Amino acid sequence: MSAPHPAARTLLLTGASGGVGTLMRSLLPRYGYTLRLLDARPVEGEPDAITADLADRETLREAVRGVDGILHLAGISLEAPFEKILRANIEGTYHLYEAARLEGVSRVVFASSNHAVGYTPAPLDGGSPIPADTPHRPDTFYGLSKCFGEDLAQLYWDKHGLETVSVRIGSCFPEPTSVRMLSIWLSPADAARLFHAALTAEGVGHTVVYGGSANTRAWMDLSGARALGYEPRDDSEPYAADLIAKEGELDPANPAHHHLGGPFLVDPPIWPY
Ligand code: 15L
Repeated sequence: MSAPHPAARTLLLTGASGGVGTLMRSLLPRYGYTLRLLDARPVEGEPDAITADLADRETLREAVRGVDGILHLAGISLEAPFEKILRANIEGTYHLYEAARLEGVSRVVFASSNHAVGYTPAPLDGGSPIPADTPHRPDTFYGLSKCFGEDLAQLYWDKHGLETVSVRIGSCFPEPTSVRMLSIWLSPADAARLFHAALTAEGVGHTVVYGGSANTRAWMDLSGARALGYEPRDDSEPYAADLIAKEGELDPANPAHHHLGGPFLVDPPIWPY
């Protein structure tokens, strides 16, 4: 485990009480980070966490003041009515970047998602994994908000020199829970490795990468993430036999199977995904 870059010691973690935030709270300190936690909901067991909505600009300015980097996980993590996505994900991310710019924060790692490009056909036939420069093809308002976040990050790099790594996370859960997830699983330990690489790599400007583990059935090209120094160690394959016995193989005739975004293409989404 390499030491954090000197420019990334104190880390603001937004969305600290969410699923990925909770996993990262226990994993990232092992890389030497001191975490400052923020969430719209109280963070259990963390009395010092900042409870604030991203629309609360004053508190947000204070929250980003003096940090060396931000891991921005906050926001709605599934499909929702447009007005809710607009407020939490689109306006919320804008407020965060404004606060970061005004306080001179140099690096953000933005939790983008596979759903920014969810309508991209999945290489079910074992073809080449999807490259990071594939055009945006959001599958939901949620995915659209991630496209916005990536473009916002590009704007803040070009105009203000604020660096971002946008990580299009596949499925970050302790274990893959569906056949689709075998191809896009990001184990929590690999997520911490990737976020650490994204926070510490030199000269990233704005870089978009996929967040996946070293999955045998991978759909997402990890070369960009590896170029940051990320070396995934986990593979979903040991879970494959059980999941396939339960669900069967993915069906190329089913749109929820043959696109990267899976069940997010179907309204309402089919669970489990
Ligand atoms: C996401 O972006 C969601 O935040 C997460 O909950 C999963 O649904 C994941 O995508 C996925 O595609 O499985």
